[in-house]
Amino acid sequence: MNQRYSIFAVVAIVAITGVLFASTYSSTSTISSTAGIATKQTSEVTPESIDAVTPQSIDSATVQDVSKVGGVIFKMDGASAATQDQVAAWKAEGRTIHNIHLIAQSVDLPIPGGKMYHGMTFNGTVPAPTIRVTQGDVINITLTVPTTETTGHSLDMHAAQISAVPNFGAVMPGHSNTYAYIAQTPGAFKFHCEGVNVLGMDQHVLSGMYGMVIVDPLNGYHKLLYTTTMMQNGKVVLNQTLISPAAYEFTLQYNQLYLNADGSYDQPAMFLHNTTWTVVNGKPFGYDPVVTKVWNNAPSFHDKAAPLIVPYGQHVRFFVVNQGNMPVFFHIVGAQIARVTQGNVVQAMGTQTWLLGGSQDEIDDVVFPEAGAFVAVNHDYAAIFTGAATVILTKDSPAPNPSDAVPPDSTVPGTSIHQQTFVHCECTDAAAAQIAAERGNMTG
Ligand SMILES: [Cu+2]
Repeated sequence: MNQRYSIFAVVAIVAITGVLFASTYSSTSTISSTAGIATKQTSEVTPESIDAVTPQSIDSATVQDVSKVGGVIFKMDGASAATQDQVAAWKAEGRTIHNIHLIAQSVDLPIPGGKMYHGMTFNGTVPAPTIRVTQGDVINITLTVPTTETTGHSLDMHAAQISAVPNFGAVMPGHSNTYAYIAQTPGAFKFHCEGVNVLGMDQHVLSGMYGMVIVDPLNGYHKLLYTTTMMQNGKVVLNQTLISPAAYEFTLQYNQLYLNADGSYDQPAMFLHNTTWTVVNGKPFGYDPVVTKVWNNAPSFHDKAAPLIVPYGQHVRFFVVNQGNMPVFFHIVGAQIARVTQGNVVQAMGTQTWLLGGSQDEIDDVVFPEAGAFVAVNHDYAAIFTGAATVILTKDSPAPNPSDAVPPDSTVPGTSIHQQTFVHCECTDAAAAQIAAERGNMTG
């Protein structure tokens, strides 16, 4: 056994069992009450001793000890990354290769109130640029960590089905790591930094190092069965129509910020789920220019809040990923979700709300019934009032939309209805300029 692994194992087991079980449960015994019902009684467990086991004490016991050994280091003989020879072979077979380069960048980014927080990003933007491929394509991805970074980073892609070691291992400053895989399963997949061999993973993800891979089904999306009612010969009858798969598409990625007053990461707040801001595509209230006006005094044009705008009566597709460590009760105020797909499986049709646990995704087909204003929310009041409110205006014709909410067009014919965009992002000015250059047709 690798020495570092064995040290970690011992440390972690001692720490976790010591903190959790020795303090609370090991002295618990089962007795029978006079009513014959088994009840728990303890001689040592008191409310005070249970209260002493705080998330912070677990944190201090384990994280510090893991830190001493440099994170979780596994050594697994036989595990290897796909070589570039393999990529060349896949290409020769006729597969499409997507060469993607992510660069780790720690930068200060704006939050409401004219403040900044210490963000960690891929390519200077939160979330990272959305990657879109078709089922069966090859993702050949390189992560570079510049020497200017004070910590290592890494890349865990949920669209991949490859050995986590060594592919998702730490990349230290001044180094790069490349791995490749075939995107075998359709869906909207999370990717994220795993810190330095999981050490600091929570901080890195909750500070912005996450993104989405959309893997379109090889044969495209199904037509949408849309059901209403109508009158026929004095009776109410079903009016069922099949709507083309072509849709106005958006991405919504939910996460939290846990911050100290100086904008640094507040880990104790994370353990307590005490959210500072709930972010959608990196910003709290980033698509709410009406109610909170928290971005009115934003320093850069790309930080100003802007609603999503779609034509009513048309097919709209949302790719939603829960990037954080709180549940997302995805709901659109005023609308219903005509179809919920996870992976390539239809989970529901005609539903009001769909629950996403950590790192889960959903692809939602929606038809907004009329002109007006709708609001996509995490139907958790703590989340809504800390930022999870996305205003959707429906009109009789399309309009340019925020760049960070519009994914790249699918290469599967008849899937994406192309949309004009303007620069809108939780990002550096340099990243905003890069987005403008790549997307073109910017209007903002
Ligand atoms: Cu990182």
